[in-house]
Amino acid sequence: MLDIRNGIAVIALNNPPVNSLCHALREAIVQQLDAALADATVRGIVLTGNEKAFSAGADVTEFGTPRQLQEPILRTVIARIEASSKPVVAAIAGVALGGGLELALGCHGRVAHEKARVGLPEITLGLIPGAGATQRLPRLIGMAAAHALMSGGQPQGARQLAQSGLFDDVVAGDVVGAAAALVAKLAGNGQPYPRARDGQLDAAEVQAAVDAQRAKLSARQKVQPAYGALLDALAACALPFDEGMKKERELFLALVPTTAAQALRYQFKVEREATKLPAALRAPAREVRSIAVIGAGTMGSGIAISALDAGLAVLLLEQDAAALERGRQRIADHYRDRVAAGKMAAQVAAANEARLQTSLEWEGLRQADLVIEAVFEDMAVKQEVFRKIDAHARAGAVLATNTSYLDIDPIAEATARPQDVLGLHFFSPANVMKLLEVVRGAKTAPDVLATGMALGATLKKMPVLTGNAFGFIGNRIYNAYRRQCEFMLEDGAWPEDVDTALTGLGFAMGPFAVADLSGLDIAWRMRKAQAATRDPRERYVSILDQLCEAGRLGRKTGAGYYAYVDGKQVKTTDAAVRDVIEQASAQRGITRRTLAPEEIQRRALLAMVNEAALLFAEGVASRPSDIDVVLMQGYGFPRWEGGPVFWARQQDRTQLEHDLQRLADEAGFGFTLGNLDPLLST
Ligand code: 3H9
Repeated sequence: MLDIRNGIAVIALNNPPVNSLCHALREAIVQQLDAALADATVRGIVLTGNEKAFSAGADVTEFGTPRQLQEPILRTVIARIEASSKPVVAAIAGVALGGGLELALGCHGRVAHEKARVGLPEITLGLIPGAGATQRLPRLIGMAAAHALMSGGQPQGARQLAQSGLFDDVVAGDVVGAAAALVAKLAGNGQPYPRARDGQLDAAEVQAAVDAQRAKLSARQKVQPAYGALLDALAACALPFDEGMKKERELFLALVPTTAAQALRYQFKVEREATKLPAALRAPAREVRSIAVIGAGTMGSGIAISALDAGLAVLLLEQDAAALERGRQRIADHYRDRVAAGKMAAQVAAANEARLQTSLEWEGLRQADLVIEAVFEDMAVKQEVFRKIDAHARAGAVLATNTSYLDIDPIAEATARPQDVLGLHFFSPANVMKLLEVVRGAKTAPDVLATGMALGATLKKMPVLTGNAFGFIGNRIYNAYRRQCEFMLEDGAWPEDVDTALTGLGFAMGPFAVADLSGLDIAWRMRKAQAATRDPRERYVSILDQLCEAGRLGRKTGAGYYAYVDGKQVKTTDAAVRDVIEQASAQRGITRRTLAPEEIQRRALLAMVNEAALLFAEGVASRPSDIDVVLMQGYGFPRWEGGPVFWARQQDRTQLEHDLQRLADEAGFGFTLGNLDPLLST
C-alpha cells in the first residue's frame, strides 16, 4: 500500500535494524516506485528510512552469494529512480552509508536532518562503492571532497557537509516534510529534474587529482587493492558517465573475492559477535553509574578518562598525595589538550571533568557500583589492595582487577566475595585503545561477567571474554610471537630485518621497536621472576636480558634493540647489539644465515597460530574468531589479513602442519604443538 500525503508518495525503507539493502528490500523499492509512477494522483516521491537509518548500505551478508547479483541489483534500482518521470527526493535521517548514500545520490534531490551521518565506508570492507558513488559524487561535490569521503571511509555529519553540494537542504525538524516541499517544487517548475550524473568534470583536472592522490598512497594502502582501485574508478570520471559506471562495476566485482575484502568482512562480523557472551553465560548486567579507580598512574588515569567520557561518575583513589595530584593533573591536561585541538567542546570537557573526584581515603569506595584496581603488577600488592576494597566497597559492587598477566583467582580469594570479582584488562592508553579483555575467574558470577561486557560497551570499547590463563588471550599470543622473533635473531636476522618484514605485512610497528617503546625492563622483570621454574633444556634467548644488564632498557634510556638519537630510532642495529646477538647465535652453535622477509612473516604467523590452537583447546577463548578480534584491536594485527585464525584458514592445511612441525623442531624442548582441528573447524 502506497503512503500518499498531499499528492506525494512516501516510500519508507523497512528492513530492521539498519535498512540494509537486501534483495527483498530492493524489490520492494522498485514495486513501490512502479506503483507511485502508475498512480495519476501522485506528483512525486519522497524516499526515506526511519530515525535511526535511512540505510546502512548493501547487505554485507549477501556479498559473495548469488543474492547480491540477483535483479534488481542496487544499480538497477538507482537507475530506475534516476530515470523516473516523477521527481524523487531522499529524506535522510540517521545514517546513510555506502549503498544507502548511493541510493540517495540517484535521487533528484536530497534533504538531510542535521544529525544525520553519511559516508562511504566501502574501503573499510576492502571495496569501493559499487553502485555509482565513484561517478556521481565527484560530479556533485568535486574530486577532492569525494575522494576524501571514499578513502577515509568515516561517516561525516550532515551539518559538516551542508555547503558541499551534496544536500539541497539540511534541516533541524521534519525531514520528510522538507523533502516533500522540494518534490512539490521540482514537480511544478517545468525544468528537467537535477541528476548527479549530469554534473560536468574537466578530464585533465580529474587526471591531475587522481595522480596527486596516487602519489600520496601510504605503504599500508598500497598493499590493499581497494585503495588503488578507488583511484582507477575516480580516473574513470574523465569518461562519459555510462562508461565510467562500467569501469566502477568491473573494479568492484574484482574486489569482492579478494582475500583482503573477505578478511575485512569477516572482521565486521566477528567483532560484533565477540561483544556478545556465549548463550550459556548470559545474564542481566548490574547497573553501573559510578566507578572507583584505584591507582592514578598512566593506566588508572586513562581508565578514568574513558569512564568520564562515557558519562560515568569517577572516584580516583591513591595512597600517595603526590601521585594522586599527578593523576589529576594528567586528566586535566588531557581535557585541556582536547579542547585546544578542537576535538572536544569546552562545555563537554568541563562537564566530564566535573564528574571526577579524587581521594586518599578508602571510605569513598562505598559510593561506587564498580571498583577497578590499576596498581603495580604484583600479586602481593594486588591482594592487599583487594582486602581493602573488600572492607570498603558496598555489597553487590563489582570488583575488577586490571592485571595483564596475573592469575585473578588468588586476587579474588583475598576478598570474602570472589563471585563479585573479575578481570578487566585495559590496553594503554586506556582512553584510546578499543580492546578490553573481560576475564572470567573460577567463581565469577554470570551477572558480574555481563556487567564487565556491558561496561565495555558503555566505554565504547570492544569487550572480549577470556579465560583466566597466564597472559589471557592477547599477551599469551603476543609472547609466543615475540619469542619466535627472538629465535629469528639467533638464527641470523637483525632486529630491523624482523621489524621491517612485519611492518611489511601491515603491523604498525615490529616487535623490537614495540619492545623499545614500552621498555625492556617489564619483560626483564618477568623473566627474572620465571627463572627459577624455567627448564634449562628450553630454548631460551637471553639477548634481551643482556641488553638490560648493559643499561639498554629501550627508548627511555636512549638505547634498547636500537639506539635513539634525539628520540629518533637509528634504523640499523649498532655494533654493541650485533655483538650480543652474534654471541647468542655462537653459544647455541648456530651458523647465522639471512632470513627472507617471507620466512620471517610466516614464522611469526605460525607461532601465533600454534598458540591460538593451544589456548582455544584450553578454553581460554570461547570462539576462535575472538582471538582474531583481540590481535586486531589490541596488538596492531593488520586488519586486512583478518587475524591469525583467518590467515591459517586460508593456508594449505598439509603445508601448514608441515611448517608447524618444523617450528616445533627448531624450538626444541618444551615447545607444545597445538591441534589445529578444533581451531580451524569451529
Ligand atoms: C556497500 O554498501 C557496497 C555498495 O557500495 C555497493 C553495492 C553494490 N549489512 O553495528 P551495529 C547489522 S557496503 C548487513 O551493532 P550500531 C549488524 O551486523 C556496506 N547487516 O549497530 C548488526 O547485526 P547483529 C557499507 C548490517 O548502531 C546490526 O545491524 N555499509 C549492516 O552500533 C546492528 O549493527 C557499511 O559498511 C549491513 N550493511 O551501528 C555500514 N550494517 O545485531 C556498516 C549493520 O546481528 N554498518 N548491520 O549483530 C555500520 O557502520 C553500523 O552497523 C551502523 C549501526 C552505523 C549502521
